[in-house]
Amino acid sequence: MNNMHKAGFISIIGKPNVGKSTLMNQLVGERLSIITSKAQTTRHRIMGIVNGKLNDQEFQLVYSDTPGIIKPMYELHESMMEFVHGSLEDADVVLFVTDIFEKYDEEDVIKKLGKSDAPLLLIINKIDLATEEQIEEKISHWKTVLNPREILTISALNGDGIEGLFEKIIFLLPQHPPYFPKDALTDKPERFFAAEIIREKILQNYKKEIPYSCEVVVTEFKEEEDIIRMYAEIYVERSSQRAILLGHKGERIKKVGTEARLEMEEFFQKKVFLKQYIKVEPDWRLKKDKLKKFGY
Ligand code: GDP
Ligand code: MG
Ligand code: K
Repeated sequence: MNNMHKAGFISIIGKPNVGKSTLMNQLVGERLSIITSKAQTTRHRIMGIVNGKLNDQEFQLVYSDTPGIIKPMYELHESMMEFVHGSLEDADVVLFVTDIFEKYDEEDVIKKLGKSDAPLLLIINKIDLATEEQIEEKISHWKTVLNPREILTISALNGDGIEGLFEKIIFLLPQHPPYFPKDALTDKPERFFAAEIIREKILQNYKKEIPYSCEVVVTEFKEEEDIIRMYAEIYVERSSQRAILLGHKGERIKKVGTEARLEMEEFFQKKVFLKQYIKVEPDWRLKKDKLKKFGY
């Protein structure tokens, strides 16, 4: 039993200003071995990853605001297949954040939430601003319109109810190996996100065969005062794939590089210099030691 591991994607949704970011900070903030992406706006996909242990239960929580886009890295094939479909169905737990004042009359949203496969926790935030009666009223309101798995009342601002919510999330997580390498992430989160961005651009720019047979490793990541200098190696299995990746006079890979760089600059909020190298590594997928080198 001890070596069982829980892992899953937690999707945080809700209207602007209900306290999603504040809640995220509470859920991620005090717990160790965590990463949050540098730019913490809701545009970004992964808001935070928490690795930890609760009563002998090891876990990895992946908080995200648009689940299913960044693919888990362990077991390449499965991850590709499993995480293509977006939306609510990809989350293992959905936190629907509302606040105490909110009048939620978007019926379509409610309907959609009602259909979510994942357990839905309805969070009523900002209870520090409300009376007992107001809180009770809100709870019964939500029971009538949505009847979620559970309703939790919290104050993300002062931390009320956060511990209970955290434990609830872990309880609901499925048994699953970690999606993201624990060490690599805590070590070099920026590299990891940079490599993911390049991978995504490759996925968008080439037909199936290429993206599935290549791997991206950011080998150098030097952050200077006003620029980040990055070197990335893109591994393919055959030289024919290298030729496709390159394109005529290297135009195609150059396009990937430009698109990746622009997104990185937005992500890191800094100018980025990116140099990409394509390397042929036959059957890299089969080679465990190679995978290790890649940080899996
Ligand atoms: P988001 O847009 O959903 O990410 O909301 P934010 O986390 O940015 O919070 C919006 C505003 O609500 C900020 O001014 C927060 O300080 C405030 N806020 C968030 N949680 C609470 C809470 O529990 N109590 C109170 N009083 N204010 C809160
Ligand atoms: Mg926010
Ligand atoms: K699911």
